[in-house]
Amino acid sequence: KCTLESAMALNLDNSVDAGLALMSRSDVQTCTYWRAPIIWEGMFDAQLYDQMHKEGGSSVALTVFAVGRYLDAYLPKFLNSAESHFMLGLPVTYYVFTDVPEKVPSLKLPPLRSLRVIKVEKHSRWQDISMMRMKTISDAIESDIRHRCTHVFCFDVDQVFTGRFGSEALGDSVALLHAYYYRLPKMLYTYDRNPKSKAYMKTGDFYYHAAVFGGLCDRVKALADACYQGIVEDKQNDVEALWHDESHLNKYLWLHKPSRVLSPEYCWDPVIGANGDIRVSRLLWAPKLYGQLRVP
Ligand code: 2GW
Ligand code: MN
Repeated sequence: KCTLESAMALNLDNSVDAGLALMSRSDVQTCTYWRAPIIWEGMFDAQLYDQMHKEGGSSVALTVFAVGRYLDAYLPKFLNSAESHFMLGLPVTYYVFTDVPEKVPSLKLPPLRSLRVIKVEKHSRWQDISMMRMKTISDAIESDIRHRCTHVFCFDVDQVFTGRFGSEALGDSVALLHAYYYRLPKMLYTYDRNPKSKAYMKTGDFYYHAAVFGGLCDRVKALADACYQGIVEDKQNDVEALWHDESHLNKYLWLHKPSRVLSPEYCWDPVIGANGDIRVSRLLWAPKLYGQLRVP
């Protein structure tokens, strides 16, 4: 069990968990073997976390990429739903990276919430659109985000917020359990299995989903730099990891354990159907639309 004592003894997320004893649940795994909490509904006092982060001065950057057809298809719903559910009560800056800045919908934002649109080039291969996010995220943290925000969360755009995604998700280094793998045996995890790739791994802790990761600016920058470096080395060696940036993310998070892990409540696919583990859906996968969007 993850207790107040274990969090303090290990100095995990020291600024936040120090004053908060996590409640527990017995039907799901609530702690990693290195004693990072796995966050599920029923484990935390939302108000206490909010108060703590407000008093501690936390501010959050949300990065999201909407390149090419993904902008019209997903961005409006993503942003509107984030306005209803993402880190309410804390200062939030949205960083939208797109090749068509003029098409970003205008949002009416309350005080303490703002939107920055940054132009990026459109890579012709979708694998590169996905992988090159790591480089862009690192650069944006260095030049801008770290001067304005304490924490940064990086999201896929093809998802919709449907419930609280709040300050309980903030930590020094935060990773998400993939909805399809969190109950499966490790041998089924889709890690990169090619020894020629920098993302190669034989075994790991969990299968993390690259659709959501975050943490303190420096920690996320280190993760993005390492993943990007792996991606570049793979290109030089003419290999590509099985699941692209997600494979590199999994390798990094195996070597550098996250201090906080989000349960699949924080990124659930409704196609999986009813599941007693999921008491609150906070962020849901949007339909994939492969036919329309993944054609040249
Ligand atoms: C991606 C695939 C095929 C065709 C287009 C795109 C595409 C992605 C695009 O045209 N424009 C764009 O902005 N993107 C961005 O890349 C967007 O933010 C999107 O959410 C993200 C990842 O692509 P996505 O969501 O289609 O891929 P998933 O949901 O299968 O993602 C998982 O695997 C990816 C690697 O293959 C990433 O690791 C991703 O983080 C994972 O969730
Ligand atoms: Mn996605």
